[in-house]
Amino acid sequence: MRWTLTCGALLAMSMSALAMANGDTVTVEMIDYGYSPAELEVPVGTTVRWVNMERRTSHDVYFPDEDLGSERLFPEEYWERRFDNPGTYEYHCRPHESRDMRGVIRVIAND
Ligand SMILES: [Cu+2]
Repeated sequence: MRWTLTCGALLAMSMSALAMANGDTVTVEMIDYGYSPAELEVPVGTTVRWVNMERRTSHDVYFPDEDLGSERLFPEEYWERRFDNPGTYEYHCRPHESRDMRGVIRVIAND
């Protein structure tokens, strides 16, 4: 009984580690004119999903270095981007750049 429990727990742990390395989806909330979390570190292969949690305000996600981003996202809408290369990806909200609505994704190489 004890052996079974331990073995199951180890299996669950190794499976979650594997999922994290091979294409997990991580959510960033857009709330109160900000991204939460504003700074995020993920392994290569991760998909980041930005979800607009506001009641009325729309936002977007724009990466100026690549001139790439989402359409305007209204409440409850989301946009996803998968990160296949390591690096630092700074982004901001175009409508609210002057309100300092910005974030960064740090993509770390898998071992
Ligand atoms: Cu915004």
